[in-house]
Amino acid sequence: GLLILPRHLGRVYSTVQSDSSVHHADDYNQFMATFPDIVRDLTLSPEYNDIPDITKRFRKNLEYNVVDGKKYRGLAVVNAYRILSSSKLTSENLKLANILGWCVEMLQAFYLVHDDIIDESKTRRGRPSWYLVENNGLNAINDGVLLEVGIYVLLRKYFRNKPYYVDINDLFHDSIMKTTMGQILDSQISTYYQLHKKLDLFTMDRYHAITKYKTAYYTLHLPTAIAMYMVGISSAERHKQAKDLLLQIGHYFQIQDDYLGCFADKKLLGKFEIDIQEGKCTWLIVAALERANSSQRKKLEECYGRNDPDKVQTVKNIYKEIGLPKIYATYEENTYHSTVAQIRLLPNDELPHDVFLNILNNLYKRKY
Ligand code: DMA
Ligand code: MG
Ligand code: MG
Ligand code: MG
Repeated sequence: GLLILPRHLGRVYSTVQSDSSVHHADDYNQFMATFPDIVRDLTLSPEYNDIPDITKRFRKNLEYNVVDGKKYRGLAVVNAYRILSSSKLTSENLKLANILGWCVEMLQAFYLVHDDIIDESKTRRGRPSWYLVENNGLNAINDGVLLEVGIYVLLRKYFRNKPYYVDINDLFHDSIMKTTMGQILDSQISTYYQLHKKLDLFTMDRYHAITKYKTAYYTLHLPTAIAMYMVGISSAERHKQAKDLLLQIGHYFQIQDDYLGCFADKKLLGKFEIDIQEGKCTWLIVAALERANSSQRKKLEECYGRNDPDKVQTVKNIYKEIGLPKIYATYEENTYHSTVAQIRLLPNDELPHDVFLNILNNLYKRKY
């Protein structure tokens, strides 16, 4: 099928054939058209008309942090819902899927606002990180919390009486628990490195745990599981099959994030990654250590996790010497094909392959 990614129309990939038409340009437009409703629901409630400055700030927060991303996760809810509901699709339910898509985007926005503070990142989506806007500073922590609790306001407003309300509530709580644990795992390992300057914690096993918790649950599992609950899939076996596969795709997603953070065009990426300076446990450092000779390892130990442009360059040079770009390309190719093969093993009547193929095709060979 041909796939058109929403943000940069015109970027067309030829990918593995899927049966339903892959992407509805209308989905993107409808998703965007739902956003003003979200802002209105959260900021124009009469309950808060005695604190207009705060609701005004909340609006600015939503407009700055929620709307401008790639929207992979939000659109994944809509896409999965469209395919899973098939002939039972109604415009009313599609609207509800859009609202849940924005809830996932709010969860993501909340994490990014905090993540940039924790990671000391200065840019996001081509603009200053929210904590660096005007006088925000650490007040951004509260703005992030509002983005999180806003999710529950929307869930109550639209889903209170739905049979899947409890499941979806639990799912959001669970995703936040997992993601926060992942963020702590991520920080803890780089803090250990910064303190001891020893590379021994940077193993593939540990890296796998980081990606599973900090990324895969909320980025891959959450959107599809929401759609499954919406259409009434309750089989624990089906949920487990979907989850296992999605967590695996999530691992691939974070490897891409790490790789692009170092090697992508910064303009396209919209953020300036400082994983090397911060001593992060990325796929690049782990893959490099698995292949480094003793002199390369020694240089990595001397240069990794330092805020010094020459040392950062030395690390990047070693990555290239070791051939990481080629290793990454091979990894991506193999992962893509083996994941497609695994998708084909799912029971297509209950877990339609297109749900998963569309997600995978959206990520394959992404450049930002
Ligand atoms: C991504 O971590 C995970 C979350 C929960 C934001 P990251 O620091 O690698 O993300 P980014 O590269 O976008 O800062
Ligand atoms: Mg970060
Ligand atoms: Mg981070
Ligand atoms: Mg990153």
